[in-house]
Amino acid sequence: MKITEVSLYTLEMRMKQPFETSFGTLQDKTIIVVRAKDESGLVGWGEGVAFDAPWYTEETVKTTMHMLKDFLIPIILHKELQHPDEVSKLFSAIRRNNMAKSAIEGAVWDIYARHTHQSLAQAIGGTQQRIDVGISIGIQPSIEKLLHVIAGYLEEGYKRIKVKIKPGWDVEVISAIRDRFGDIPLMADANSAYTLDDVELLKQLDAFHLMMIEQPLAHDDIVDHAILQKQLRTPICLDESITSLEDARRAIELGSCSVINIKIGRVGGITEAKKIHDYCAEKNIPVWCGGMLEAGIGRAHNIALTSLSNFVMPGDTAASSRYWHEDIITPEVMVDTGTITVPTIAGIGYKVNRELIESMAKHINIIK
Ligand code: OSB
Ligand code: MG
Repeated sequence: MKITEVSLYTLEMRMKQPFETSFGTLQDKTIIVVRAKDESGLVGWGEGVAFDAPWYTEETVKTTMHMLKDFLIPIILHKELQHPDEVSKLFSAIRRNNMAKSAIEGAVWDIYARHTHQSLAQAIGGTQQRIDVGISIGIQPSIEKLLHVIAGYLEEGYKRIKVKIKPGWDVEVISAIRDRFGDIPLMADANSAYTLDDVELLKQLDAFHLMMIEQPLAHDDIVDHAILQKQLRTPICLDESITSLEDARRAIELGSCSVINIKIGRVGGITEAKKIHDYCAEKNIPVWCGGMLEAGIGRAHNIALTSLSNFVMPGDTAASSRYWHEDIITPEVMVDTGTITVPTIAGIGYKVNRELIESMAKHINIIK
């Protein structure tokens, strides 16, 4: 494979509903679409998942574009590649900027899968034909509203409910959910809204038998999470704190978590995500695939990743229609009784709607 041309599209997409977390509210999402072409004319697609503002990690849409144009694409353009695993090696001299790396690496993986006449899931070694999906629900204006929203998703068949929590929207909320819905698979995601000063409050959550609590403490911490886990019965799942295989190894060694949420963008691509998956499988740490409110291309990558065997808990990759009026792939991602069927056609498994992307694009950069 030799990448000879890369097009970068930036699209402004508005989600059907705003999504509120402890770090802020998101509704308009700038989607970066990467279209890479190789010398034989095969095309692969990737998606940049950073938000406009650096609230979740330090990356933004603009830093992604800067890294892609000025550093990452020049490194791989016109270079002979045998396998997509080489991309992260070539990028290793560039510190972090994982979402930018992942956006172009994903397109190379897609080309490789098409070259070898495999689905992306097959190309990475995935074995699950159907994957279980849960739903992540943002902070709502009232508990009543939240209960109503949860009831709707349970009816649609989602296999796990995740609710966002923050100080003032936690114990009472979880208690109300348990009262109304009993023993449903339930978890909470704090997006780093607490500190060790909140141990007593977090301990109150133990009474509700949550599947896990996601990222209660600082985004870059693994030490305090280990201290907290010793005092909690609820398993801790790390999201923001895990940006590489090395982070995962250290967190597991320290006892900072007993579950890991893997996001391809956060860890710098599919190759690194797979390494974390394999390491966790060896250490008996279950993993699941998180979401970044992706459009269809990112969603397709998540589905392929989730087909790996140690993705044993429902992920956050919900149906396209939950987020978008019209997604950029066909068919859109469909959820049937809480599962998604992993596509088997070559590449990412969905047809990318290039006409729609070109008509929505605010900017197009072509690099060759
Ligand atoms: O912490 O997992 C998170 C959305 C935006 C930023 C961070 C997170 C989330 C979600 C929603 O929980 C995932 C999704 O539905 O794509
Ligand atoms: Mg999270």
